[in-house]
Amino acid sequence: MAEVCVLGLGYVGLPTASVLATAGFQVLGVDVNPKVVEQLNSGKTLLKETGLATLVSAAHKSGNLVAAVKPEASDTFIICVPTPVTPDHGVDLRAVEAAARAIAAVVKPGNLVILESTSPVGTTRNVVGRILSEHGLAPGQDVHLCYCPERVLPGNTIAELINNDRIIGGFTRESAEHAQEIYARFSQGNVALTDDLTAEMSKLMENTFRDVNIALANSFARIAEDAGVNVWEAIQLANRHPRVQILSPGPGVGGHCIPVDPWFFVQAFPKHTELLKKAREVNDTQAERMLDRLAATGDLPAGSKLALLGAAYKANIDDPRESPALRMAHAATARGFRVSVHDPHVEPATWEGVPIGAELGACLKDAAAAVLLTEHTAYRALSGRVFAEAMQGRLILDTRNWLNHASLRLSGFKVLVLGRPA
Ligand code: SAJ
Repeated sequence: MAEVCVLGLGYVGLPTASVLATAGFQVLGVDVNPKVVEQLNSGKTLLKETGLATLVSAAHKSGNLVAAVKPEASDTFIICVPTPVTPDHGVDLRAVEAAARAIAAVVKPGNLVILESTSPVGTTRNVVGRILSEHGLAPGQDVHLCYCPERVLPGNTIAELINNDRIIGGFTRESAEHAQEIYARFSQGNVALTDDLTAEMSKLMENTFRDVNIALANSFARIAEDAGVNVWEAIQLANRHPRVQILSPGPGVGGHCIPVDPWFFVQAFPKHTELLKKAREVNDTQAERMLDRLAATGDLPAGSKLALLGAAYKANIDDPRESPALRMAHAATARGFRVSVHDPHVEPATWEGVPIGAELGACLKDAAAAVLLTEHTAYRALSGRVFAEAMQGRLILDTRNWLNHASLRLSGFKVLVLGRPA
């Protein structure tokens, strides 16, 4: 019998299940996708994350980790399934509900159920707890129930899983103390115990804080462009103040967390979230603004080709989902431009209707303009010659202040930089 059953073997659940297995727990990993289960049962993963393949292989070899499509009896259940937002910014909790129903059939009195998925305040007790109650298991009486948010940074997941501080929100104090014993077996960070509602709220606050602060940086970039100031230098100088830490402006906010989580607040508390909504709007309109800026040069003929560099949502990772590049590709296509997207890390394929390639020359070929969207290390040293040899036009927009501008100018390019006057 498993000691811990982890539901959802994605970017959070798989590393969590593997770390628990290597810490000596008997772990059952559950995923609704049979391919994921098959992969894990042969010690492999298709997810790309630093150190994950080695960790999964070690967990498999330890004999402590097996996978299945359905949960079985276990002492502890950890739910790590996705909680996306719908196109109209509603919250989609179907995966959490399905996971809770699946475990309700096998949970026994005295077991511990933990929700890790980022969720609206109240989900642990009102969704997971309610489903358990419907099966005759009252949270706090028959079963322990907790909310323990994952807080790992994609690209550095394994190190952060082990080293980050952990918040454990118990429906009761006893539930929290019970969960603490599990996390203490692998976590080297400090553990703070609280209740489930507070833990849910603080997780949403973390990502909302980042979104609003990125919107602030983007607003400063807009002001700087009009004021004739280089925002990058101004931010660096402002950040010398001991109590100021302004983030970096950019082409918008991607990923599955920061652009999503503020909506959990907005949906539930519309009266108190004007600032959050405005921040979302600022970050989401960066792509259109950049196209306006390119068009204003007069160097972008109708129907010409735009080369977009960097499809991943942030530097040096392989994940393009909900990235500023895809948003910009759709916006540019809607304006009648042809678009080609390159990324050195992303698997060449069509993502959200946008083909992404790994050949830089092919992406730049005959383009009227190029836009740098992700600050991948591989782009840092590109010389103006690389662009000039392939492109037809001589227009570059750098949204991350990342490229070698002197070299580009030497090759005859007009270089626009986000947050810097023309
Ligand atoms: N970005 C900027 N300017 C900045 C920093 C980031 O434009 O100064 C952009 C990035 O380019 C990217 C987006 O924001 O498009 C998000 O990237 P990120 O590195 O800030 O965050 P994520 O989404 O990879 O991970 C976040 C993390 N949350 C916080 O740092 C508060 C992580 O710890 C969470 O576990 C994760 O969300 C999650 O799963 O919630």
